[in-house]
Amino acid sequence: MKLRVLTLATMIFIIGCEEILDVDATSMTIESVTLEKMPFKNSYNLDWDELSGPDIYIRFEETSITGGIETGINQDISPADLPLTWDVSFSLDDFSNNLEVYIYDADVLSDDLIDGGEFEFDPSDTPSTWTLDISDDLQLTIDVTYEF
Ligand SMILES: [Ca+2]
Repeated sequence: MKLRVLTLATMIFIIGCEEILDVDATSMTIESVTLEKMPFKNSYNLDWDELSGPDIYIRFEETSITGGIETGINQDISPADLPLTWDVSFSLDDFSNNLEVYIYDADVLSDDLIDGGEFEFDPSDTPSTWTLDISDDLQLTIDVTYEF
């Protein structure tokens, strides 16, 4: 019984210290991405695909780091399909780098880049969801976890 009380007291002490020290995150991992809204017409006011809906996938990169990851392709999406969520696992391991996000329509010959953006994160600010506004009509949310 005494040991249990001590353990609980130790835990409260440790939790208290973390709050006082306000520990910064060392990395952020994107667990899922949700396409909240996107433009269904391109800059020429045409559909992305002539005969069906666009085939959407999302790419993540970290600035200064070669490579990145892509979600699977969600084919023939329509406005009624939004919001659309993909599970993903992508880590931003250095907060001095930015997160780059690109939204594509997959095509047979070359994929169309719909739009993209670059986002900076503060390691002391660690919510579980971020909203990424790429343009007025293109918005993503990402669910994330952190390591400290
Ligand atoms: Ca397409």
